[in-house]
Amino acid sequence: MRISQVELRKVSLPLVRPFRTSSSYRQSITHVLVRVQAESGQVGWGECSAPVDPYYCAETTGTCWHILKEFLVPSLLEQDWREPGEIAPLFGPIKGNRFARAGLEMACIDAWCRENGLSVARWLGGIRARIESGVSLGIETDLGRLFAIIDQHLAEGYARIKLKIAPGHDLNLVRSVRSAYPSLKLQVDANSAYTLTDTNTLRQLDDLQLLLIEQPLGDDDLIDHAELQKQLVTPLCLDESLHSLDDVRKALQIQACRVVNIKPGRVGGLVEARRIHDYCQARTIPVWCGGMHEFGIGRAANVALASLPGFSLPGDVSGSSKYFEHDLVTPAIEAERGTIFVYYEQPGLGVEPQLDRIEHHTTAFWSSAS
Ligand code: OSB
Ligand code: MG
Repeated sequence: MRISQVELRKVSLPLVRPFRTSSSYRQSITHVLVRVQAESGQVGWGECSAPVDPYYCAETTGTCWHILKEFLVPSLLEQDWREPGEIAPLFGPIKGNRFARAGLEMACIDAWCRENGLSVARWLGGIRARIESGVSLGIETDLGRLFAIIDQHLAEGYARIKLKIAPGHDLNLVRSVRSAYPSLKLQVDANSAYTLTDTNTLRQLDDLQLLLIEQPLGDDDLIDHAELQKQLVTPLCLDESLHSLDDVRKALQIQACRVVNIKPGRVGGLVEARRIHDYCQARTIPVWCGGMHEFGIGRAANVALASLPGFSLPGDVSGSSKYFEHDLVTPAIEAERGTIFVYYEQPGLGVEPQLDRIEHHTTAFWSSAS
């Protein structure tokens, strides 16, 4: 397949509920959407899910825009590739910038799957008819409000709850939730807010029957995670630290974690995400699909990925209405009794981007043709 034209759009949607983590506060989501058109006329869409600010990772909406326009798109245009595994090698000497790569690769995969009458889930090797869906809740300072939000999601049937924690919003908060919901599938995510000097606090989480503790320490600190994991019974799970299969291999080798969060954006796309899945599956390491508050395009890719057999834990891929009043695609991706349907018959990502809605929320546009 040859891509002859690429369009980029910065698109913003308000969140239905503001989202606070240890490092950021967000009321809206701005992602870069990528539209590719092949020589055959076939179109595909992708989404770069890096946040607007560099508080979760180094990449941002702005860096994705820059790297795509100046480097990734020029290295892809008019190049011949036969299957999705051949896309990333075209990016050659470009370092890092994995969210940017992932969005462009996703658009190419969508176009290629459509051309071949194949759904992305089927191409990946998915086997699940529905994926098990959890929710990730931002930090709420009012406990009554947090309980009301948890109640609402449990009533909707979600299979597990993830709470964001931060120094000062940790033990008391998680203890209160645990005592109110003794049998809830519960996990926490610190977004790298702690250091080994907090080991005492983190060890007390061990008494709260958590499924896992996600990214307690620095994004660049596998060694300290290995040290912490030795002192905890609860499995550690890494998110920010893992940018590639190589990172996963090293983390598991030194036992820096026992569970892996896979986000296609963070690792450079669906091809690398599947490699990580296969590697972990062969070693019986549980994986789950994380989220980046994706719009319907990136969300559809997450659902397809989570249909692979090794995704044995409920992920952060919730129904679109948890985030947005109106998403950008039809059909909207929604959870039903805590699970989301996987498309195997519809070609590509299985969702149709609504151009009028997308244009309405577009704040910047670029085309390789102009
Ligand atoms: O750390 O998993 C994270 C959202 C944006 C950036 C990082 C993270 C998150 C979430 C929410 O936890 C996941 C989602 O609901 O999409
Ligand atoms: Mg996380």
